Amino acid sequence: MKKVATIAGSDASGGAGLEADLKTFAEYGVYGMAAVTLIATMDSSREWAHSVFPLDSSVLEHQLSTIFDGVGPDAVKTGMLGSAEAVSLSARFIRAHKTELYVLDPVMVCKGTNEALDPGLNALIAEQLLPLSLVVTPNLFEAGQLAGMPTPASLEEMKEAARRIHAMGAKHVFIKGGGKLAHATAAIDLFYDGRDFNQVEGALIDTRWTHGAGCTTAAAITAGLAQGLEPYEAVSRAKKFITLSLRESFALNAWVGPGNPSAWRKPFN
Ligand code: PXL
Repeated sequence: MKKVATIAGSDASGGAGLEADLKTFAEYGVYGMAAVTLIATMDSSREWAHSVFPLDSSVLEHQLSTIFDGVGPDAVKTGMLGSAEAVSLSARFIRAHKTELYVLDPVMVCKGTNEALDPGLNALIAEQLLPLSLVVTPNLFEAGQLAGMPTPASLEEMKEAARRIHAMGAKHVFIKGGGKLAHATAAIDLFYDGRDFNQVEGALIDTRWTHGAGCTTAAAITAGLAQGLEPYEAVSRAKKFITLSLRESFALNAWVGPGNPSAWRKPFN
């Protein structure tokens, strides 16, 4: 069984973060491990306002040692890191263990929260983790931030961001969220390997319950890579996985709702 690790925050509501990653890993049939960087909680008496509780970096270091020195993951994903220490510790372990199948999900802010954007931390992620990544999976906002340009608003701007991010050291760039472009009639994501652009298309699903969709997509790519898929194949399969998941998305309460990561098990899929 392939062994896959996520280095990410815990989302106490279960829809995003390492909870989404582990559910996705289980659906793919890989063995999941998690190093927790922080714990995110949500307050139902304050319109689902998020609080973030970082863990001490020595706790993260012990978890990374358990996973990397003690087990040896076939593939690794990073999600919400939350601190400079978490970025540099992740980079240190990925480098020391020569982890080739590494997916960087450059989580910058949670959707629907007022959590502050931290440009210093994002610069550190770009400098230390981007060059180690086999695939980086920014959404439109994150792609703009990484590339040093406004949030892409057209396919051409997505291509420009992908070129810039590739030049910064990522081997493959997968920009998610093309369904958010003006007049989109399909959810068109963009894959770039440094030579060719490929549009990865799925049905545009009209739902506000998309909590954890980014985490789930990156986790699915990581699991697919561990199972031997080439990056483009892993991205294409992940796109199918998230599309089916979002087709069965549901509300947890008035504020938040995730997809259903088990949706693709159904025989009619
Ligand atoms: O969806 C981004 C995200 C990632 N990681 C954690 C989160 C969230 C959003 O809520 O809580 C831990």
